[in-house]
Amino acid sequence: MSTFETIAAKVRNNQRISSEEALALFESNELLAIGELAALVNDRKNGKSVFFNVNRHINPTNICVNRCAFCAFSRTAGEEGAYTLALEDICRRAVEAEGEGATEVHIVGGLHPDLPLEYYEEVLRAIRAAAPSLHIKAFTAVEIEYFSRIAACSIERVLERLMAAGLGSMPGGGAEILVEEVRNKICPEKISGKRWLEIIRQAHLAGLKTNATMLYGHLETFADRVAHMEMLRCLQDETGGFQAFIPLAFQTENSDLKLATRGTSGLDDLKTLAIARIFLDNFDHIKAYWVMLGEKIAQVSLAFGVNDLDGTVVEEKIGHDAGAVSPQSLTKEGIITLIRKAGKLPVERDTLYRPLRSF
Ligand code: V47
Ligand code: SF4
Repeated sequence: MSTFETIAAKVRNNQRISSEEALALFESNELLAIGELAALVNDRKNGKSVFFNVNRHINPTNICVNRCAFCAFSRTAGEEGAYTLALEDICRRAVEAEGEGATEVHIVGGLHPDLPLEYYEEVLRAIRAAAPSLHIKAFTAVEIEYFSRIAACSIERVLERLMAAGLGSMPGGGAEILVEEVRNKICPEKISGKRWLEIIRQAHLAGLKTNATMLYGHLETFADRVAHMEMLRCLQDETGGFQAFIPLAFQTENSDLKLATRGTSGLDDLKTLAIARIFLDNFDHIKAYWVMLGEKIAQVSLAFGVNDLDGTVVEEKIGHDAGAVSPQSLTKEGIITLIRKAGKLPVERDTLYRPLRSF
């Protein structure tokens, strides 16, 4: 049997594939055959349903002490374009979102040199008071770790305080590539991959669900992508706290990552999503983030194992500052049409993947 046939037989028999086998898939040109296997895995888990949610992204500040080489969003305090939203602006956005039918706000920002942990507690409390029906998904593991340093308290305590103030779950950002050698080149100031996993473990133990992302299309090799996913698969075996895996296609403009002008191709995007669906057998959801992929690749990905589309978004900064050509937001109707035209059943979900209604 060829390597591909061996892998295909395993997948058909519901067996886990190894890192070596995932690497062989990355190195193969059998995009359609890989996609078909991924579609089979997804079909078993989710049938024809494709989830989406109605959400709004809010980035309270772009001022960040880390200045990762790939990030076109961040600024140093005082630099042109640096901003910090007033609490009232954050609340106004949340109230607007609630009024427009959103069920979630997604809040992430830079590591601000001066704002204390109390500020973030206040943001959560203010949103909870102003827009009580919204689930607040906020703060990456990188932010949580930063808060623990500036407030000089344990990760456990930071999570406890933020949860008491209204934190409902955490997004999957800051994972980038967890392999240290790559991480040291693309974001040397950021917490290590090991530390990222440790913070997420603690979040899961505290009862928070999180996502996991992977930034790809820069300096990393296929082997790095597989190693990244292997670390996530291991942690998921232990905690079960991950909801979705979200590969983030690198947007190349305005970033200092000079070596990394390659970005991703449509083929690479689809292959990566499909292999993630096959390899991460303990993740329920593979999410296509249309902001980075573009709407068309995101739609095609629904035939390559993806079962979740994020989201209405409304005001996206991180990808667009880096040259993303996708729109700032999609309407709910736009997402429903996109899913329907792919022959799937659109299901609006809440943040914790409870179905709200299907269309
Ligand atoms: O951590 C930064 C990435 C992430 C670029 O959990 C870039 O539901 C591409 O994590 N090109 C933040 N990506 C966004 C994020 C996210 C998005 C949507 C949903 C969820 C979720 C999480 O954006 C950062 C970083 O990995 N990023 N710069 C860039 N130039
Ligand atoms: Fe700061 Fe996050 Fe951008 Fe890195 S990716 S510079 S931590 S905002």
